[in-house]
Amino acid sequence: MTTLLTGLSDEPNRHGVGARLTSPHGDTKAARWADELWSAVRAGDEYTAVDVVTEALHAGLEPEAVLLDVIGAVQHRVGLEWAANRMSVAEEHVATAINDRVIATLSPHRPAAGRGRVTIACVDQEWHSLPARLVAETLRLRGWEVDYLGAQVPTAHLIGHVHRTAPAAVCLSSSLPTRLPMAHTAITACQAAGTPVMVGGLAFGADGRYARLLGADAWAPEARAAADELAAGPLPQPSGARQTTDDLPHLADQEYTMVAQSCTRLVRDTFQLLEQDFPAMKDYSDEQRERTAEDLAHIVDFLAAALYVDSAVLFTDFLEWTAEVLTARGVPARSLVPGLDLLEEQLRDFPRARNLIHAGRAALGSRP
Ligand code: B12
Repeated sequence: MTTLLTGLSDEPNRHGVGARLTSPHGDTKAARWADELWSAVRAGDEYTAVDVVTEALHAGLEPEAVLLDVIGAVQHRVGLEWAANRMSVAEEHVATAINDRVIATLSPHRPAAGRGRVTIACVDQEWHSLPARLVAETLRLRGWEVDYLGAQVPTAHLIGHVHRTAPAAVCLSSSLPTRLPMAHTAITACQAAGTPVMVGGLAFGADGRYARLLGADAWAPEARAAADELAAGPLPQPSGARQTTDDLPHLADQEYTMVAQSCTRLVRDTFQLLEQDFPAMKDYSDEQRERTAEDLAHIVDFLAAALYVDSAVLFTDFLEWTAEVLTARGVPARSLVPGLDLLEEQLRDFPRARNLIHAGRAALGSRP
């Protein structure tokens, strides 16, 4: 086997597969400015990027369209270019940082009457702050007083903030499905503090299925819909504290807890077993070994998240995405199978985990 893993280890590819081409609301007027902003961002030219956004506003494009159909669309394209491996991780960081900064050009005025105060934050360990920022700025433009807490906000700090500011709602963002257990903790904690929660971001599924499952009070697929939902009236008041297993009775089998607690050991043992079975791994460089372990950790993390929400699709989507990444790099998708087999061996006493692994292998199917 060449690798599970070298093919998985390239971040640019990892990011882009499945990225959308344009903002779903992009219109033709905005498209021209999006192209110009893209050129500036691609060149790492922050000054021109600010000029483009300023000119778009002067030309009469609505600030919300500038935010979502120009800046948001360019950010989607960043993902696409990563997919095609035409952008390095460093170039992505530059592009994202420029997009983050040009958002400040929109500088909305303080809301006159004020619709009320809301908090928006990424769940613990979630670094994808830009999607949350786009939602935050949209709500600001629509007249909300917004406390934007940014990336990876530990739940205890979020709750402290909620107690201090008494927002009408907490908006929680998460892009990675592996953060769903954290999101659940944050949702139930905010609700226990009497504050309704709206969630969004790629982690919750294209149809919001995990938002419903985790008991969120509302979900929206993108920023405009989020603003419309909040404008439609106050979210229902949460009905009171509940236990994790009230939402997810399947967790009573303890499989998620056991797998989540033994992630480090599972990754270490699987790595050692792979080394025994595939002596070629002995010649891996330190970096390759590090990446291999990282990639195994991703597989185990996604398995744990799939156990948490009891969704085979969550795990199979991840493996199919990984297979695409491998294939794009000329690495056979089948090279994932030995790692899955070894994991299954170690999880032989966990029927739900074994079923997920079976589904994963089936999803890889007849891929070469
Ligand atoms: C930039 C980026 C990063 C940056 C983030 C920087 C930042 N400050 O945000 C960095 C480098 C940190 C990063 C890291 C990683 N990333 Co990344 N990243 C991206 C990328 C290219 C763009 C994200 C973005 O800004 N999108 C633009 C916005 C507009 O899109 P959006 O998410 O759809 O947001 C809208 C809606 O979701 C909704 N919404 C969002 N939040 C909320 C909240 C509420 C309340 C509501 C109602 C609505 C709502 O409204 C938004 C605006 O309309 C995406 C690719 C992509 N297609 O998005 C990958 C992507 C999200 N990353 C991915 C991965 C795998 C990772 C890493 C695991 C990679 C690694 N090697 O470790 C790490 C994990 C980091 C972590 N622990 O969180 C994957 C996730 C795959 C998955 N779902 O399983 C993606 C999808 C790429 C891919 N296609 O594979 N990443």
